[in-house]
Amino acid sequence: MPRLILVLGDQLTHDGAALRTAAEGDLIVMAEVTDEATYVRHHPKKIAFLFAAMRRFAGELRDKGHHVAYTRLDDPENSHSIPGELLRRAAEHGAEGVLVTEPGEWRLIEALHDLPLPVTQLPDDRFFASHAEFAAWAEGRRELRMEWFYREMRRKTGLLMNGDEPEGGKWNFDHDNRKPAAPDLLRAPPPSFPPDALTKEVLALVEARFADHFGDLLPFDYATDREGALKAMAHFIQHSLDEFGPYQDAMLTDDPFLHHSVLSPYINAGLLTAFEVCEAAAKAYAEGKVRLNSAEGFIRQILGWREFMRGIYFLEGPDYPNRNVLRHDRDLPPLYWGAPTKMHCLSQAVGQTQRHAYAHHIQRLMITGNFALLAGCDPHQVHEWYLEVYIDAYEWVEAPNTIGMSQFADGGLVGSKPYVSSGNYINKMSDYCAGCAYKVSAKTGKDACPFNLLYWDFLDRHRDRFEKNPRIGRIYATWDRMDEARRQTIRAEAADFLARMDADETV
Ligand code: FAD
Ligand code: DLZ
Ligand code: SF4
Repeated sequence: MPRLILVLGDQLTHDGAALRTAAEGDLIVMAEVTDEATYVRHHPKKIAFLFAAMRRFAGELRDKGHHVAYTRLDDPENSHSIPGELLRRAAEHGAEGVLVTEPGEWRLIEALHDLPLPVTQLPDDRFFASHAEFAAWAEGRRELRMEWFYREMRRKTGLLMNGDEPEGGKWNFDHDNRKPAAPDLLRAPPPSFPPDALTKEVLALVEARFADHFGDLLPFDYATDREGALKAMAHFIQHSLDEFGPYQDAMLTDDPFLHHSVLSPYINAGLLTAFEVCEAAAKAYAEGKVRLNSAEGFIRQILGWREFMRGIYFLEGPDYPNRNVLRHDRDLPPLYWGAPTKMHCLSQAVGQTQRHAYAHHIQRLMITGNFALLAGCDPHQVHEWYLEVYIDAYEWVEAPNTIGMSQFADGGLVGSKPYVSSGNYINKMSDYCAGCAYKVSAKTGKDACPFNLLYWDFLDRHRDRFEKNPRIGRIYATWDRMDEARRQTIRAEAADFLARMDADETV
């Protein structure tokens, strides 16, 4: 009796754990299903990217001689869920069981577990650390910090190592980074991959079915196969990696990408492996093509942050996305879905998210994330928003970034302090404030930058929790030095701003 081998939309790697074992007679199952596209209302570009990439991947598998049962979204027999499609294919082919590489989300792991068929879930070995390795590293530690885990991963992989010593004598070169960007900074945008006939067919399908989801489907210019993803990687290494480090925290009006790689959609869907991307960056450094602070900074994002986030997600369990230690409960305002706002930084970050299903890290953390945290938005709504709108978003990586790093809803498991700032930081790292209806220099009054008001209001509301935090506690001395009348004005103006925002006024 044949086995079914399930390949999910973010498992498009030819030597993935389950696919590697495919034998004569096995049937590979792939399915475009409404349940996956709508359990949160994914950005139309993300759905189109995955469906086009899945169709091409299925074609490649057939070319290699595999039997593939591929369900298109508009197949009249489509049951529209992954478990439903497995049951249908099992009945059709008399299959005795299912083999799958473990999905990246508890929801699907559990759904497969509950299937009335024998299902084997194999560890996903596209990562540097297994669940067991991360758990062993975390065991007994008072605090889990990315930096220590990252050093372990450097030692384990030998990436940027000289024997036991880090290349250049230091593990981390961030003090050479964090430069703001000038608007005339020269940079090469990521390559564009105009849609061919297959992608156009998918675009028409997505347009017909998901036009009511937030986000622009067109223009569509992401790569949808490994060949394109490899070109995107080579382009980044050649044109942008060298400047990646210095400018990784910079933000510029109408420049959605700066020197960022825009490789996360491809790595997360399986078209590129984290190993090969890190190796390509290390090789470019070894050949003298890029500076060390850029190569190290880039590798740290993947070998350090990406792995650390995955470790936390699987260590903490299915309940993690529901954490809310700050008890925030404000609804995410309509400006997150493109309603007009006078805050230029937010209109830039949300606008490019709408157009490209992409924003770079500092926009996600210090613009949309920072504002939601300062405003006291419900972290679960914030989590669902990030999962919906970004082309690279899957819960294993999105939830620790949002619930943990960005919203401090896990109480400091991922980050040792809340990532909050006033307008000052945004002004230092971007050119947004110059084009804003608010004045970043105004701390109170009708023109005051809302980040300035909300920053102090947030710290004031959560004084009990943060006053003793060694990384942020000292800021209360500044608050205490203000006279009481000024503190009252800030509280009142912040409350007024939030009330107007809650009443759907354009703020
Ligand atoms: P680059 O800046 O070029 O970085 C290189 C690579 O490093 C990325 O491709 C990515 O694979 C990795 N990386 C960098 N930072 C992180 C990080 N914090 N966590 C994990 N990997 C990282 N990343 C996702 O892949 N999926 C998500 O759903 C996601 N949600 C996020 C939500 C919030 C609130 C925040 C603050 C960050 C989130 N990130 C997420 C992390 C980061 O913003 C993106 O990985 C990055 O912006 C992707 O763009 P890039 O490929 O141009 O990255
Ligand atoms: C994100 C996504 C979407 C939009 N659609 C599908 C799909 O139709 N079929 C599929 O196999 N996978 C899809 N995915 C990716 C899954 O949601 C992803 O595998 C899980 O969330 C686990 O990471
Ligand atoms: Fe954003 Fe404030 Fe600057 Fe306007 S002034 S762009 S709201 S930080």
